[in-house]
Amino acid sequence: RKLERFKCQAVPAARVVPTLAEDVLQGFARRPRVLPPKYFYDALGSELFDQICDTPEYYPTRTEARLLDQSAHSIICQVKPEHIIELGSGTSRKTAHLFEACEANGLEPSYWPFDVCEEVLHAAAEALLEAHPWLSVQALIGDYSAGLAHLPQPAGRRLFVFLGGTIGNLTPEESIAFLSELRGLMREGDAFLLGADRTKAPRLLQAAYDDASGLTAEFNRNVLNVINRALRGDFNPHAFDHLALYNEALQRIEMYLVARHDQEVHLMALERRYGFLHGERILTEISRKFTAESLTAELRAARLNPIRHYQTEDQYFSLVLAQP
Ligand code: AVJ
Repeated sequence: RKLERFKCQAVPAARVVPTLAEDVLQGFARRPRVLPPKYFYDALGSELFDQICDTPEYYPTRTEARLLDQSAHSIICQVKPEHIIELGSGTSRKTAHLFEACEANGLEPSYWPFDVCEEVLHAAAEALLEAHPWLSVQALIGDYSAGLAHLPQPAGRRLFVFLGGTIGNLTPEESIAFLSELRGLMREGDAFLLGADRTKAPRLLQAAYDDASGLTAEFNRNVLNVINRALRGDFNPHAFDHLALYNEALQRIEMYLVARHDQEVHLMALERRYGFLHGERILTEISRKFTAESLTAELRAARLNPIRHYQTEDQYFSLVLAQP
């Protein structure tokens, strides 16, 4: 019976996205060299990210989960969704709060989790289907960064969800383009729930991205293993230090890998060698932090109207509900 409530389909890319090889060629031609953060998430990287979420320093996941638990009832009662569509759903652990609120209010929306990883989608659906006998799951396999044009468009009121503060991985320009594209799919009555991390004392931010157990450092270095595998490279991850800095002017955490000594790296699949000087940095991730004002301004720039702002008492994290 559980299987009857589970369907899975691929969402074709709406536009051509650069391959890993193209991203490396382009990113390594820049100074500092850069790598897109999406390559962190191979099987090991996803596992490491899960472990980071349980460190005492990394507050976003547990703060957002608590906030969602507190505000789910209010969100669900305002939107009364017939479909919940989640971009980058991962384990769907936090989204579970929304289904509990639906159940308590006699609503039975279907769930459309959208993620790159089919195995993760299966595992997430399994748990949700077990917990909610009324739920049907329409899993969507694909990359939301490749566009949303081919996302299935179920009839009825939809709640789009983008959690975790992942919006912060995008530059303001990329973010507004992404939010605008989402806005373009939305109809009257639809809503969008966005999770975003807030600005706070730099030492708290830096600790969150440089935990004492070294998990974030390992997560950061793992991107070099991903490149080695994909491009037959000989990066030695241990020849790079993990560095997390809060850039106050740009209100963002910057994660770097810093060469511990002069070295040359061979990427055989690209037929290229890259020299790194002692202390040279690769920018592997930005994670923007928002004020209440900068967050609503970004939504408005994408023609989305914030209708409710939920935040924790400590103002560590925000959930904003917006409408077209
Ligand atoms: C999953 C993108 C929200 O930016 O906080 C965690 C990724 N990087 N620790 C974030 C991450 C380092 C995370 N996001």
